Parts: sequence; structure tokens; C-alpha cells
Amino acid sequence: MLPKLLLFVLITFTIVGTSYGKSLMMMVKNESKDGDANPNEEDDAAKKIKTEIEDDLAPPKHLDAVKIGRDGNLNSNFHKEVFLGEDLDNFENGNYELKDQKSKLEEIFHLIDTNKDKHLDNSELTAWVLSKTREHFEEAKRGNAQQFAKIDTDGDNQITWNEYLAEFLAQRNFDKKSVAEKLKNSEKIEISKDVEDEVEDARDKWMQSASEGETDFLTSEQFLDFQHPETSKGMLQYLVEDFLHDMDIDGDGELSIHEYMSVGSDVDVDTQADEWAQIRKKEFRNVMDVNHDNKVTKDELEKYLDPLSENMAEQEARQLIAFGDDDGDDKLSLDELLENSEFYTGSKLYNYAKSVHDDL
Ligand SMILES: [Ca+2]
Ligand SMILES: [Ca+2]
Ligand SMILES: [Ca+2]
Ligand SMILES: [Ca+2]
Repeated sequence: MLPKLLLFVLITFTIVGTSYGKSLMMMVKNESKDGDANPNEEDDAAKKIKTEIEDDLAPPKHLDAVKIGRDGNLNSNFHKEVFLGEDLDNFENGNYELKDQKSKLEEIFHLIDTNKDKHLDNSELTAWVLSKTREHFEEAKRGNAQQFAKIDTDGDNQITWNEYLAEFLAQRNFDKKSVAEKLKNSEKIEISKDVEDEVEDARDKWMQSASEGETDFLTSEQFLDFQHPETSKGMLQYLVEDFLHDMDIDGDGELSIHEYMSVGSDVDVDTQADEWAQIRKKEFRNVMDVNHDNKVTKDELEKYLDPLSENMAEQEARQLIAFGDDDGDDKLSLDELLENSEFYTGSKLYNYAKSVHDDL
């Protein structure tokens, strides 16, 4: 990690009291407008850095149980997150043997099947998706409280931007004590362009979560908004704004299908054949653009990004059924679930057919 960081060109900036956030913000904004040829590549790079830091303090790009990331990329784990909830980690980390995976899925199946007719219907799955989403939120709150307590060393239920920044930079191989000292004395700190971009992004989101006129600190509730805006109705509009900031190229406050697919407005989107484009096109037309007028408004985006929206949970339930519904009765049987386990858990029950055979 460290040698890689050292390869980046080191740049210097001066921290000048409270205007620092603003001047830094403007500096970075201008740069990214000029050279933002491929936002996805940058996001991938940032993601790579992030996955290597445990309990990273940077506001996460990936929001659990939200269909889309803050970078506009679809959350490829979404189905699994809302189907398995916290158990997803166990499936992904290989904590379950195949036979355990099977019995775990059976257990989940029976939990969802509240009317005990041995089939999962849309209303059962909608309720399940919402309950798993709430579970994600509870988990986010727990983790957030721990992080907050770690930074708020004097326990006054506030963390200042400088306390946060010192901890944040410490996670990126800076010496926390000397960083804290420099911040206190408004001395300059040398950071790489990459880290500077991250700091800038964090500062933007910090400002969204802080009270007006009191932007120097966050309370624990505000810190939760900062790290997990998906858990707060009031923060959804900021998620929408972040999203539009990146995607709304013509600045009309709405999203066109061309903008969402990152192609020029003269391109015929139906000729875009690659999988990424196909998935985005489908999502835009079938899910995001509720009234099918080829525009996704702020209102539509807010509904789409709200993990506790009943409509979205129902949509998701429909997709969860459609994927495994081999006999087309609009319900999911246990066999259909096990047969198509890869979609729901990420791993195929290779010996499922065999073990059914053995049971006979
Ligand atoms: Ca049922
Ligand atoms: Ca637009
Ligand atoms: Ca629309
Ligand atoms: Ca079925």
C-alpha cells in the first residue's frame, strides 16, 4: 500500500483556518471538470484503495441495500443483500459448507413463507426485502456508533473535522499525532492527489450532514447521516444531488437515458449491445423511469434511491421471483430456490441435483 501511494505525485496545499475546506473544494472541482474523461476508472481506483482499509472512515461509495452506488454504478450485490441480509457475509466468505448452504437456504425459505403454503409470493418477499433492509440499517447504526466512539475520544458526542481528518489520514499511513499537531497549528500537510480527492469528497458530504452555521463538528446522529445517508429520509435528497452532479451532463436537473448510459445524445441507445449498456437501459426504462416519459426526475430518483420505498421492494420481490420461477406460476418453490441458488447467494449448489437423488 505504502509504496504504491509514494508513486503518486506528491502535491502540497496549505490549510488556512476555516476557508481551507472551501478553497480545497474549488481547486479539486475545477480539476475534475477538466480531466474527468472516465469517471468509472477513477471510481474503481478509489474502490481498490478503500477495500484495503478496514473500517474506512471515507463515506462509502457502496451503500448496502441500495440499488445503486453513489458513483452511479448499479449495486451488483443488491439481490443478495436484500435476500440474505447479514448472512451474505457468511456465504461470501465461505463460512458455510455446501450442505450448510442448503439448510440455510431452507431455513430462510421457511422464514419468508409466512402463510406456510410452501411457496414464496410477491407480498411475502416484499415484506422480507423490507425487513432485511431495516436489518442493514441497524447494522450500519451499530458500526457507526463504534466508529464515532473511537474518534470522539473526549466523549462530548461531537467530532470535529480536524479529529475526523486526523483519523482519516492515519488510515492512509500518515502519523496521526503529527497530522493532528499540524492541523492544530494550521501547518501544511503533504498529501497525494488521490488522497486529496478523497478528502475533498468527504468534506463535501460532511457539509451536507452538518448543521448550518456549525459545520466544524458532527454529532453522532449527523455522523450516521454522513456515513450512511441511505438510512435517513432527510439525506436522500443529497444522495440524489450527488448522483445528478455526476450524471446530469446537460444540467437540466433530470436524467436522460443517454446521460445514464454515458453516451452522446445523438447515439441510438438501442444499438448499444454490450452487457453494461443493456443492464443500464433496462434499469432506466423498467424501474427508474416510473411514468415512462424517458426522463428520470429528481422525484423518480428519490423514490428509486429510497431503500424503504414499498414500491421498490415490490419491484425487487418481482425480480427475485422472476429469476428462479422455472414453472412460471409467479411464485418461488423451495426447489426453484435451490436450483437457482447462484442468483440468491452467489454460489451454486453443485451437488444439489445429486443430493436430491441420494435422498430418494
Ligand atoms: Ca407462501
Ligand atoms: Ca440531464
Ligand atoms: Ca420519468
Ligand atoms: Ca414457481
